[in-house]
Amino acid sequence: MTNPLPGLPLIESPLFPVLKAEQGLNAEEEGIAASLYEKGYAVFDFPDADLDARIDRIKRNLSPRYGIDFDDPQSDKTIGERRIQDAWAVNEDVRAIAANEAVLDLLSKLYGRRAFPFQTLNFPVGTQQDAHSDSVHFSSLPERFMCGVWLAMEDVGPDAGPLLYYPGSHRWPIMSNALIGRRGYGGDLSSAQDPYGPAWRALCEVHDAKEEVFLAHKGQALIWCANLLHGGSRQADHRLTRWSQVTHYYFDDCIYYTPAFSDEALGRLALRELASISDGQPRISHYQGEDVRAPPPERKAKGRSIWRKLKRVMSSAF
Ligand SMILES: O=C(O)CCC(=O)C(=O)O
Ligand SMILES: [Fe+2]
Repeated sequence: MTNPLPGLPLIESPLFPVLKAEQGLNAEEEGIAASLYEKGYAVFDFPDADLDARIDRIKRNLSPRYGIDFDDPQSDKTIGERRIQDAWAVNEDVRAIAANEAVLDLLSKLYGRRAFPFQTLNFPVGTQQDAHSDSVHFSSLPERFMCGVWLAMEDVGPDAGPLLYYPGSHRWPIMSNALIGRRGYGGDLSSAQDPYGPAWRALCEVHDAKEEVFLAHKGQALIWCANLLHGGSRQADHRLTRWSQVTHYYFDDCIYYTPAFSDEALGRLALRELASISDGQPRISHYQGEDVRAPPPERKAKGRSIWRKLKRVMSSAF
């Protein structure tokens, strides 16, 4: 069957049960695809023969930048900087993990468009971040062509603030300003996800959603769908580390924007200026073969006070 719904990622399409037969997936890929379709996440072993050496180098290289005393086993590891964004630009190992070709091929197969990595986050401890879906931060038009890959850079026990998620929540409506009745365009928030918290909590309560945590082994990775509710659980033991890398991916031929600061119905989109981590080249938003760029900043009508406007209208009226 030719896919009549190319505007949905394959693994998020209601037609997936039929479409999957044509993707030539091997047994492992089929398991990953089924897990994404049903639960909104999937676990796999990160395919990189040099991974252990990369992880060692990343820890050594980034450690001094967090302001944390990693040498003292008793020290509080959670008091420093919790994350470094886009270390890929200065660290070849972070870049190699983000741009891993086997992962890109896998994601491209699962989504039906070519994947590219656009952001990395390196965490030395648990994020303790409230449950959210990444789609309020990064979304695409068509929707859902975005995912995160979380890589465990050490074994993660229950006291180290493991990643948490709500299986199946990717099927809930995509959270947006329209849905919660607010305007976003031109806004400025220190935490872009805060306005949606009450809606996510209500959905969890009404659906009696059960959170799961990922007690990962070093080298395991987890893909989450754009709308899967996830976060960092409380880190019970502050002496522990929880080294991880998150890479966020988009897919070709989409509009890339920030929904939290957009009003889609009015055509006001906070477009994202992106580069692909794979080749460092900019990626312009596309919609059905057309480039989409932000409009030039609005020019203020000089001196057009309400009185001058009124005078103009009055004079033309007589
Ligand atoms: O690692 C975590 O605890 C969550 C990170 C996260 O939500 C993200 O990077 O999108
Ligand atoms: Fe997230």
